[in-house]
Amino acid sequence: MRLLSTPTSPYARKVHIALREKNLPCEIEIVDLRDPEHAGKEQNPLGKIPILLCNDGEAIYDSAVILQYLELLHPQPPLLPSDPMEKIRCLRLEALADGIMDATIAWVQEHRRSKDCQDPGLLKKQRGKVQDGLAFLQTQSRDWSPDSPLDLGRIAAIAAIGYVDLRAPELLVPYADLHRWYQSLRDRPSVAETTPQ
Ligand SMILES: N[C@@H](CCC(=O)N[C@@H](CS)C(=O)NCC(=O)O)C(=O)O
Repeated sequence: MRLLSTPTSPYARKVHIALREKNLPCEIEIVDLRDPEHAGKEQNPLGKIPILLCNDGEAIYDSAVILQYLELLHPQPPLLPSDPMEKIRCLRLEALADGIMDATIAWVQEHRRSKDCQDPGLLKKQRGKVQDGLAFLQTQSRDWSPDSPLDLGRIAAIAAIGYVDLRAPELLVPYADLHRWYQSLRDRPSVAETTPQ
């Protein structure tokens, strides 16, 4: 398997953590998303990474589908609960964390524009999504022990929190308990080895 990735993509980090938790070897190819001809364009019409290239050449995207693929083909250790409703809750958490990533990226991109070009309404809307999402994660995290096995929802939460911490740490400040939960996992190999710099 080969994963098309970038060093700071939170979506790609979800996949890196799952590969490490499942102890699956995978070649990593770093893609330069600024290059209009980057390798991902050939594999995904949207040109987005992560993309998992299977040994038979099939390209799998996006991150949520890659995680399902890994879970189906390499079920041990399981990263989804077997109870149907618990599984749905776990996938809902992944969707929420993905939404936090989407909103953080939108906020950061708008913030990088020159002050007079920024849309204050868009900044407020995206910031609100990030903060409401983090508030929900913080409530959930009170039931998460640092020693319990990770699942896809928590993996996505780690990737989302890590990305906010990297690109917009000021948005994380009000969620000290959530940040503490994140920090409590920092020595876990799958988390330590994938922390964006
Ligand atoms: N929903 C997708 C989002 C992937 C995504 O937006 N990746 C970004 C990198 S963090 C990307 O490839 N951006 C390039 C582009 O949009 O052209 C997933 O979960 O994989």
